[in-house]
Amino acid sequence: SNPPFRNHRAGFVSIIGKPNVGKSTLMNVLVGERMSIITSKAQTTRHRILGILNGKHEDIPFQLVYSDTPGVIKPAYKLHDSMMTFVKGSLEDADVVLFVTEVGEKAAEHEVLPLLKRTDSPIILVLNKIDLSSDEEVTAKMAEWENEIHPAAIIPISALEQANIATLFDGVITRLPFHPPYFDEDELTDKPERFFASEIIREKIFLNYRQEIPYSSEVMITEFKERDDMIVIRAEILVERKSQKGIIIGEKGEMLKKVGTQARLDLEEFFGKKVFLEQHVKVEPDWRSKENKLRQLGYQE
Ligand code: GDP
Ligand code: K
Ligand code: MG
Repeated sequence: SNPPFRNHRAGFVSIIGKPNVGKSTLMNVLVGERMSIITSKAQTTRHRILGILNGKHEDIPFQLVYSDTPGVIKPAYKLHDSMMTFVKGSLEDADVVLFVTEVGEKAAEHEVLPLLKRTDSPIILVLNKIDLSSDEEVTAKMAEWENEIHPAAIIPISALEQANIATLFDGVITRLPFHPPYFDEDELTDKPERFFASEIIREKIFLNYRQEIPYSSEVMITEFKERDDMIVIRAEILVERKSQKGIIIGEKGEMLKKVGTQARLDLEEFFGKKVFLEQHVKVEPDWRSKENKLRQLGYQE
């Protein structure tokens, strides 16, 4: 019989935690310039993919797919059902959950606890910002979390000062299952701007509409022009049916305007520049094939 597959590791790592605990800083440290971004073709609906890292660890190649869990910025009890299902699904699909917290946060009644307690995936608790606390405080905080959720590991770090990052990285990689890569390296691109722009707009669609709408729509960035003082982004939101177009636009265009404003603010924060965002909603029963066509023409990265 065949020996067990042991020559490649691959898995999804979900990063979760309250705003400002240092998730983005940590991502940059963990992935840095080695990050590759995948094309929108490879997006999954449950995961907002932040980056993919291909590498080698102790002679075994790996592919690590970092994903964000949209919606956890709101306290769990305020999420409506569809969003909760989405967040829960994302954690359940994760091979490793990186729960980022900072020393100043209390374990008891932490807003993310209900989500953490529902997942069967191994949780690595990342205790960040240890540069701001004494060793005693860090030790006490680790004990507090140990009692609250019994994570697979608790790793104290400073993302800012890059302290103990190697231990964390090791903890993540060794927990990835043996699995072939999920994404073909040929699909990876080094031009992530359009990808991020479409992901940000997609996220707002997920947050603002229910049921099948997010799954029946696709965002195409048909224009991305960076000028000195602003970025002009033209996005097409493709839906499969006319009724869905009506829902996306909303009464007197209100819903689309809301999506556009939320997306623009995030885009401006992300790119650090003023953004002019133009959105069009189009009924394309066949958007999946149009997506391929646009890619062939070079419009879509
Ligand atoms: P996010 O909202 O969870 O993505 O958090 P950010 O990565 O944006 O970080 C929020 C703030 O915390 C920023 O000002 C970071 O510079 C700061 N920060 C992140 N990690 C550390 C750390 O290890 N130590 C300290 N002192 N500050 C940190
Ligand atoms: K932030
Ligand atoms: Mg962030």
